Amino acid sequence: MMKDTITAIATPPGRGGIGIIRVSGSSAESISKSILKTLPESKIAHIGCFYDDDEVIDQGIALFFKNPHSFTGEDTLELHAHGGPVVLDRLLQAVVKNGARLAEPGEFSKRAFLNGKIDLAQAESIADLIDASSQQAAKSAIRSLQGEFSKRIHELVEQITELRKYVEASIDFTEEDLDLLGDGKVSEKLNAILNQLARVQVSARQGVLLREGMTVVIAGKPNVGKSTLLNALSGRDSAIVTDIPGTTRDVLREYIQLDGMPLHIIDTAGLRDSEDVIEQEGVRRAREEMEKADCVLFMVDSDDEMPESGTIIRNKIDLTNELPRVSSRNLLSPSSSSRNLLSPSSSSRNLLSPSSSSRNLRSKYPGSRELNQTIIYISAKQQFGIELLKNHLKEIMGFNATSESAFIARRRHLEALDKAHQFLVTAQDDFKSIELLAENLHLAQNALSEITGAFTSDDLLGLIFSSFCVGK
Ligand SMILES: Nc1nc2c(ncn2[C@@H]2O[C@H](COP(=O)(O)OP(=O)(O)O)[C@@H](O)[C@H]2O)c(=O)[nH]1
Ligand SMILES: [Mg+2]
Repeated sequence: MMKDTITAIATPPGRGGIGIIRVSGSSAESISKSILKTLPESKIAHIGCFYDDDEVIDQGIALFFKNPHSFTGEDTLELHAHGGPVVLDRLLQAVVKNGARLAEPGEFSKRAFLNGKIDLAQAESIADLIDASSQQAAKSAIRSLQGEFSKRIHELVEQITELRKYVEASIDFTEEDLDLLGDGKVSEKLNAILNQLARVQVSARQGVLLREGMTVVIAGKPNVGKSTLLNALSGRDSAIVTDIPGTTRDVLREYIQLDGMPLHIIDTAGLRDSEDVIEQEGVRRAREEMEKADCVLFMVDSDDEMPESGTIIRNKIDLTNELPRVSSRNLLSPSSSSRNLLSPSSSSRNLLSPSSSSRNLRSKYPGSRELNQTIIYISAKQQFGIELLKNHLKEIMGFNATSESAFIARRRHLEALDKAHQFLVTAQDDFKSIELLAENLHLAQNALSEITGAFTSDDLLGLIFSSFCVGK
């Protein structure tokens, strides 16, 4: 148990039927005796008055959890009072007066982690469950919380450990005793581990998409229909649409969901040279957003204006009586494909290829998205081809809404998985020396352990838990 005892209001601010104060640490017992005038039996609901000295502040339900059988692993007291800000404030003050201090954000979860009740990935999934913005994200978070993600990491770590033992044992033998590097077993085992790691990476990437979604910027010349598209995608009239070029001057943001994947759509000022200082600033901001985006939809309203590569929205097909369609061309291979409304996307994109442009991946393979040209023919005004566009967005992010294996994941998890992957690949390539092989396996193992927190710096822990809400 930590020396000091922490407390916080665990319910959100404002008024509600019930408000809960949590207390965790060695003084929870004595605090209970002051506030309740009794120590309830562990895990048995106690109904009674809450006191500040001898004055009754409120009446409600109290729960005491004797360590280690609590969320934090410490003695814990929960006071379920009435959910008014004044009542809860007074109760909190009474608890503090009796020896607790106010908890920092995420401190309860941090203690649960430090006391071995949950691992780091599970602790993170609690915050992600609370923050979930879709059913799918919540489902994935609860899967992570139940240890699904951690289990798969442990399995990998175990296999690497086993291989390490085998490899390290042979360091003590002479070459005649053991032809380790020649027997093919190590290579076979490494391949199996790499394959399993790849499957975890795929699931984790879905998890990151569910958590963070993607940012899409609509860019192009004035009057091509960018704001009309924003409105069509969001189903609201959030942007002003006129036929006057330069109507949109600021950056407008909308938030929608594609099968549970959050999508941040950004409408920008039309890209053109302007004398107007406000519009100039708008154009500067537009370019800034384009830099940061996962995907830029470059919009045109005539065939002459199309750029060579990237995702192009060819708008206003209603004026020429064309049908919505998607046309893709890989600039490296001359064959191009064109599909229409009736044949849904059949492209099976490899999630691990650079084109599945997670911001991470993309920064590693700059310019990778420049290798394709995709033109989506739509009418933003008539709402033709909007579904095609949505499907395309899911596809370029490698998002698979039906993936049941997804667990919630964070960017730092992807980075750790990537790192482990790198070390394993190096291990495979560096077959010359047993020592090097053993070292790379060790490093891969450490990278994976960062995910569950078995091998994590204090700084990182501080960073992770400080983003939690108070009382969690
Ligand atoms: N016919 C037709 N007109 C459109 C379409 N999309 C937008 N417009 C019109 O084009 C003009 C400019 O649209 P707006 O969305 O403000 O363009 P922005 O400057 O790129 O944001 C408006 O008069 C829209 O009604 C479309 O698909 N078909
Ligand atoms: Mg506009």
